[in-house]
Amino acid sequence: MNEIDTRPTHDEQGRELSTLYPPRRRWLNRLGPDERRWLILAGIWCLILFTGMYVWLVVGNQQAPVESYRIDPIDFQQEVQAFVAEHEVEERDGATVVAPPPGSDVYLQASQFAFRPVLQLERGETYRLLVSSTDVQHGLSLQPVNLNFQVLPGYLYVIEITPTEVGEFPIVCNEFCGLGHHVMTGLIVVD
Ligand SMILES: [Cu+2]
Repeated sequence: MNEIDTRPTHDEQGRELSTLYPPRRRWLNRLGPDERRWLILAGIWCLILFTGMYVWLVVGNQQAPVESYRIDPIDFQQEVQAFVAEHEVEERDGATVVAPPPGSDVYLQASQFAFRPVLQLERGETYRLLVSSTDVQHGLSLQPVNLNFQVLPGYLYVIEITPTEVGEFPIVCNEFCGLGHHVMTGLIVVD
């Protein structure tokens, strides 16, 4: 049981006194039965979610296969230019569309404020997507499948992808990267 504090809280002049005493010996109130129940429930739920992360990783196959390497942003830009020059097929709304051969290495460059080039891939083929940034940190978010990757300058990420559906998949940047961040998009077209 809690002891009831009977010490005066104010002196005769009405000045606060309680700050002068040490706290009561048992100053923390015991948990009520409802509080206890909710805390136990919340604790159990935390453990379920925590375990679920690892279960989902294995069972749900949610871990994207990613290799990463160091790369100089200028070297990367040159590799992208060479890749685009080799496989360019058309211009689309001012963006270059590139159709690389199935199963090949495919470059995707994130720069303020676009993902280049537009990639035209084939369904059921596996590609190695080579992604890097030439300036600041960006976030590659492939929609609507919601695949998310960090894109950092100086690092090359190799993401293995096998498109399973035909369609147009926009890419948006989900890492604030400057004044044009809200218009930073890209596109993957699957035939
Ligand atoms: Cu951005």
